[in-house]
Amino acid sequence: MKAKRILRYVDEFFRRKDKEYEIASTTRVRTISNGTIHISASFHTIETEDAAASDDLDTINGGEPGDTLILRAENGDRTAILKNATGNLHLAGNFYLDNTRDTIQLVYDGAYWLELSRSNNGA
Ligand SMILES: [Ca+2]
Repeated sequence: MKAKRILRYVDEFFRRKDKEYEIASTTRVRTISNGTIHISASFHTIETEDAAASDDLDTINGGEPGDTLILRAENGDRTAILKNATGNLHLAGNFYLDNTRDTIQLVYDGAYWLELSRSNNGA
């Protein structure tokens, strides 16, 4: 491959990476709708439906078996409640994302999102 062609290839590679990053950051927030969100990345922040003070999250759509997902509250004034065994979440009990520093990590087994860990980092 000639140097010019390699440079063009490298340039295109980074242009695509920049675009992916741009898409990832603008679509990070997921707003709960009828207890459900649809994910497209491994990290999302959660907003309640109609900015309610609290809202249940029962079902997470999207993902492939083996995918891991980290969720965080989008706004500390509103609480997303991840419900255990209501939809497709199986957790060590319900989890309240009531602070933008709280996190929960899940893995998808093809049918359910299973809890790996949670951190109640903010009151
Ligand atoms: Ca908390």
